[in-house]
Amino acid sequence: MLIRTVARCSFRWTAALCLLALVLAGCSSENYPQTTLLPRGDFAKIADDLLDTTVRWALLVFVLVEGVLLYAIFRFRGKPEDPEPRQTHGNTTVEVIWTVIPFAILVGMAIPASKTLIAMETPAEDAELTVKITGYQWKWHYEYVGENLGFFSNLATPRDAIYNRAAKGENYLLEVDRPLILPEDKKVRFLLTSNDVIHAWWVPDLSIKRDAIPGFIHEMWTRIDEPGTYRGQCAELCGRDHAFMPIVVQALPQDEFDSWLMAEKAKTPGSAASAPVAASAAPAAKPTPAPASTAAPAPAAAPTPAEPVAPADPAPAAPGATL
Ligand SMILES: [Cu+2]
Repeated sequence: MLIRTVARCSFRWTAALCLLALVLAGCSSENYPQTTLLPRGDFAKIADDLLDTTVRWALLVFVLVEGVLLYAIFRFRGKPEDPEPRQTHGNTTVEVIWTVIPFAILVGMAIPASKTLIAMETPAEDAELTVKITGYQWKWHYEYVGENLGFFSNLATPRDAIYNRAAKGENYLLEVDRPLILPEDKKVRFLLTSNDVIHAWWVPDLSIKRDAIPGFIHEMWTRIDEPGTYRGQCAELCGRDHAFMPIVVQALPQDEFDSWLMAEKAKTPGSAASAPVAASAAPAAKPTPAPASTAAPAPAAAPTPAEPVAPADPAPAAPGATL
């Protein structure tokens, strides 16, 4: 009997541990590189700090409430032969306590949340670089404002891989022909808009996710704290090839970024002649003229019904052969 009980308990523990291992395996950042839980840069960190604060409060409330509940269940559980307990209706002290404590907790959470929102929404007037991002069906255009440089960034995954005629690579559907190159540890301002329908520029590592709306400019900023490659995707259902407009951001040390910028500007003089957006562009939600693109390649032609649009602007890859 004892052996059977021990065997049953150990089976339950083993099953629980296996389940826990399975759940924790899903948290591996190696298998799921697009995560907001490993923030890169101060914009991402202030969002992550707010999440941590909120989760701590939620955990405290959970432990307190569940603790009192479990205590009450076990301490006051009745047996069939017990007499009916004394009935209580209303207790002013308890009711005041359970109103005041949640109110205090909500105020405690509202203060850091407001600070974070203000920090995220404050225009980055002190940015050292401004990049205008324009969404197209189905690619992104990046313009380095004031630098006379702009280019399209197209999906680089071969069509054969998409249609299972070739092996899928490590960064399947998350690779582009030309990534957005940014300097490390420099405040960068993004001006986000769209040329056709609503898209959303989303890079989880940077905690940046905002809609790109035709006729509007939304502003965001970041300061990436270490060189690396950060991948994202369009996060707004924008048409047939919505899944085929990934985002790749490559952060370089300042000297390498300067060299790259000089080389690109020398290679493509006048390539960023799209509609200019001044460094002091309108704040978010203020209507602005729809972004025209006079010199940049036109958006992809009407898609064929069978397969996704092939990259329309195959340009030389930027530094980083792994992209
Ligand atoms: Cu899109």
